[in-house]
Amino acid sequence: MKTTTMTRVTSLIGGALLGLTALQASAATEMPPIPDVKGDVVKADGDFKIKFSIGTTQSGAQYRGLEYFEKIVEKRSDGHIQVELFPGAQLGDDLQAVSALQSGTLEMTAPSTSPLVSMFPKFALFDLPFLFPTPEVADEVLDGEIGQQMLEDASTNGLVAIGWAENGYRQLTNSQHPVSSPEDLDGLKIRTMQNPIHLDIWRTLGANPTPMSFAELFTALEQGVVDGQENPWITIQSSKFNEVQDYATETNHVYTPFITLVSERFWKRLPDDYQQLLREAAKQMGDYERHVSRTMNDQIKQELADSGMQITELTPEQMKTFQETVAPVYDDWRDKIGGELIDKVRAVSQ
Ligand code: KDG
Repeated sequence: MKTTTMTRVTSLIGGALLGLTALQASAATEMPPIPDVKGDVVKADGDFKIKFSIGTTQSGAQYRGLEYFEKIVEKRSDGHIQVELFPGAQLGDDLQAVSALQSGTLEMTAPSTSPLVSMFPKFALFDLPFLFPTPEVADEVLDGEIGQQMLEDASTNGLVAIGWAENGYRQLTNSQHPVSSPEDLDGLKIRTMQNPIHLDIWRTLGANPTPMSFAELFTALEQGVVDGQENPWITIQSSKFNEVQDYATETNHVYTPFITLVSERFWKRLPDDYQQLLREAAKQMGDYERHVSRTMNDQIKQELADSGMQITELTPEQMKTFQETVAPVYDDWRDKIGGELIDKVRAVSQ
């Protein structure tokens, strides 16, 4: 097991330098600048207002992507479409936001696919452990035939799915002790998304998983209702989970995308040219957001270590043990998701 000696040293001096480190961290977490708006002004009838709700906070990559979306849509509609952003689950968590779209009280949201698996079973593809070995494989699936078909399939139940962005590769954190083997998970209460595969993964690894909305997670960690959770580094930092979690393990166990959704009631009120504008803006937002997420990933991991989090980097043998231990999850879910679809994704990474 390689606990980064640097981390132990850093945590010793971390307390003293915390003020300075926080300043360095905020300065260091420079996100790639929001690109200029590409494309002509779209002329169409009517003025429209979009409330766009997300669960992650204002300091995450997702919000940065939304700021670019807002810039594109307002500029290319010459101000006839105004976009208002609501981060941090202000207007409700993922499932509440989706039902608000269906009832027409909210125009847009971009949840992770995982909480929506009961509505769209094929989304469970993204919850299979270790299925996406690289971001490039994820892009090929999201931007390729599979991803486009999923957007069409998800354009139902009062929703219109217009694009993909990235939550990212998920890492385990906990407040109890370093984890470098499934045995170390014994008895640990791990919060998962409201998703049956994630419950299966952590149960199979020997932990005690409990499903919970993202909006309730920080408080549950702070009060010790759960010992741990798993999210990408950028979400761990932007949600300040490192303030209530001392240990992390770089597992990269699942790749989670965000799906960009529009209320069908709102969509039908838009002229065709404005619908096309939103599709183009969602694509540009998703590409930029993925770039931000990947540019920041390693830097934020380092900043979390600098802030005193003890990060365990698994050796190839230890990673193999995790992968072999969760392999039975595929047997449980292959037929429900569709073996052909899983094999297609596996073929992409060959
Ligand atoms: O709205 C935020 C959630 O979509 C997202 O962060 C989900 O990764 C997630 C989690 O852990 O709930």
